[in-house]
Amino acid sequence: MTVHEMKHAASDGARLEAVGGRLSRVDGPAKITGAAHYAVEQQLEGLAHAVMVESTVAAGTVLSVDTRAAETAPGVLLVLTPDTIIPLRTASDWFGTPPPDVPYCPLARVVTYSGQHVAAVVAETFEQAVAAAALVKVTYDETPAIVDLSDPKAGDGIPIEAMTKEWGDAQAAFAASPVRVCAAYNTPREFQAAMEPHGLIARWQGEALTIWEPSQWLDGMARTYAEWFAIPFENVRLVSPYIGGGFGSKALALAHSAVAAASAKMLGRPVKLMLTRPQNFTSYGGRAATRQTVAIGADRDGKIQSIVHRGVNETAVDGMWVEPLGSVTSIMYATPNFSSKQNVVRVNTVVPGAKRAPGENPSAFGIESAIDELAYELGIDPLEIRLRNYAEEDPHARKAWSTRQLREAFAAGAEAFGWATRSPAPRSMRDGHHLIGWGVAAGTYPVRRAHGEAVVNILADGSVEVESSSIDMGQGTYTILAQTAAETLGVPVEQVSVKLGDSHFARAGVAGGSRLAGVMTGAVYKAASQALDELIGLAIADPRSPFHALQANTLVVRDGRIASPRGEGPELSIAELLSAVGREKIEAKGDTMPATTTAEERYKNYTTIAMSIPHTEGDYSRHSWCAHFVEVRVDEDFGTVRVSRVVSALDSGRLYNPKLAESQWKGGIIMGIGQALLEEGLVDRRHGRIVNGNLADYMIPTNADIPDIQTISVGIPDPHSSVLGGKGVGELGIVGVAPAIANAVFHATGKRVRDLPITLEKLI
Ligand code: MCN
Ligand code: MOS
Repeated sequence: MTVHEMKHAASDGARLEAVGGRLSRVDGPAKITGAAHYAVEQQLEGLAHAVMVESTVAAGTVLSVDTRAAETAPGVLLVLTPDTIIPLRTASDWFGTPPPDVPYCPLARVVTYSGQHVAAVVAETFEQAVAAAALVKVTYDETPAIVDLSDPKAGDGIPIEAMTKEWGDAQAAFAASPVRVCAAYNTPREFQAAMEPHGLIARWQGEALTIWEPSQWLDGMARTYAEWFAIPFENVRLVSPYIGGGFGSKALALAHSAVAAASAKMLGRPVKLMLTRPQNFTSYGGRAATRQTVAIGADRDGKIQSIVHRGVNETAVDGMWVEPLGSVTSIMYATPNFSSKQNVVRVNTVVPGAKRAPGENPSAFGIESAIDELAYELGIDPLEIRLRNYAEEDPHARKAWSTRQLREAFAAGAEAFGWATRSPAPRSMRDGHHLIGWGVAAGTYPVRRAHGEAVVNILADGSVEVESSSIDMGQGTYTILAQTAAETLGVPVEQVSVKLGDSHFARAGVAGGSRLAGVMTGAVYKAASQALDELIGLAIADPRSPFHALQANTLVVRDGRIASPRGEGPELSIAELLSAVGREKIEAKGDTMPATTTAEERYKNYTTIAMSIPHTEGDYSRHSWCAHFVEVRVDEDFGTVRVSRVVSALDSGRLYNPKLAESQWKGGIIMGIGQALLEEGLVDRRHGRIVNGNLADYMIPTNADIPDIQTISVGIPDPHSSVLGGKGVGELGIVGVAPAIANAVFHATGKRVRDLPITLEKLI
């Protein structure tokens, strides 16, 4: 189908190419034909290849690195150890905290986890580098490692006071409640497992550094490189037009990135470094393993009186990651008494990191399992108990919701799923040897906001260019920005080209926390509106314009043609007008910042997350919401669980492109199915090492694991959340899927699994 035909096929009213239309991805053809080049596919003259050497122990000190054999191996150009790599400067963290003035070495002398980079080899070819890396001999003074949360050496950890949320007297109210449930819920280490592994090409030209690297945050990473090498921010150019998935793992420049850039500088040649799949499991942390206790006290009608929540997540021995486990617990249900506290426990792992909905995801597993347990305890339908405890306002921030279509989500999801025909008792539904279970759970994700900027150029031929250093890792940024510019300017979408993924374009903040679409549609709308004003201003004011004589005070642009609103008088294409008035181009840079913003604040806004706007700022609390209805079939003899049906109703406010939003939601739901049934980073207890760090043993869902998924949008435009009324989409879908499945498994089998993943040995 051509875009034109699809316009007419669009069923839900909005024009395909306008905001809200179901336009297919504009970057699709380039990806399908191979025209889209990913970072390490760049062909550069004189490219050298780097390979990392990792620690084989989880804790200890490097005693010696014997590089002699590697240095004399064929093709070897450099062998890097802490002694031979050029010194770098420590960079600030992602909050922009000024760094201590101490050197940074990306290769470890003190080992804090298995798989940590301790040396690197650079050679003429990749094969030579691999062969030589195997010849590097490292000896260690090994010390006992803290393997994971269950290690007796791990202890209770460090309280994170900032995570404490309390109101009322939760302990006393729990003790006094006539009905009580209390249980512990655990999630294992999970990994992002993006298709495209981490890797980069670094090239120096004098004091200027160009990096081709998949990135969720070009400007933040450019800042890090600039600080490492003590060069101006402008000297770093990051290029990342296409990204094979990130899921949170590609927002930061990592130790291996520093090694590639340092070796390129040392050699005076471009260097390519691509991590192996196993190295992807240890070079950036996956989701931290978590443990939570959730206690709910309720009256006999199922009205919650108290929630007491305690959480723990793993962090590294020498790095801090807090996975906010009380984030959903504290807002999903109305309760007069509440207490949530969280500790982190240091273990010998790479610092855990962001994976799709960090915090909200495991938090929902706890509270959405616990409320299900309460429902069975009381003999109340699991959907009904959620409605009885519906939070009419944010119970923690005590503010009105900007919009909360969760009741609508429950209703629409239940209707489409057929929830009313569910037979309540566990093990009461079956099909032959399959026990059938139906489960429900809710999810939410905050609307994270920031300011953004974009450049919109109208060119002499009437085409439009949008430029931003933001990125598209598969979410659909190219497409929704093309739609935003096309609609705002009144030009066909085919005439708009969106350029992303170059840090020399207009600055952009992180594509994380599901904020990019809201931020960037707002910025492009702003810039395009300015460009349109200028275009119409020219058409009215320039004596050479055929519209000048009309003395109109406004004109409209439709399908790329300018005319008076009532269609009288001349009609010109944009190209004809620009040519008539002798203009080559109209350039507009728009941003959503207050006029008082200083240059320093602007820089901070894009290169750190210090300027993010709290989701509870002002009068409202802003979140996306969803309800998942899941059917599972559990083989009674083998304990195997298959998800056979999913219906999810979601509130992400106004959708910029429902086709892409549905695809995002489904992607999240699929990841949630993987989390519920398959994903688990297994740690070897003797060596403290991830043993299934590869895609054969670390299981993620395949097509055969995924049933038909129906998504229903119940959102309404939310003017408090973004310029165009949308809320976050990217992470919402995963939140609540795992508890919905665990709840369905309980309904099927009568067995409550509180430890993810739900594998067959936990059922038989
Ligand atoms: N969208 C929409 N209407 C809205 C909001 C969004 O139609 N109101 C659609 C748009 O197509 C937009 C997409 O949803 O491009 C995601 O928008 P948003 O929720 O703002 O999320 P971001 O653009 O900030 O993307 C990041 C988010 C995160 S944090 C993770 S993790 C994640 C995710 O997106 N990683 C992904 N989705 C991913 N999808 C792919 N294919 N690969 C990843 O690595
Ligand atoms: Mo997403 S985990 O915030 O990149």
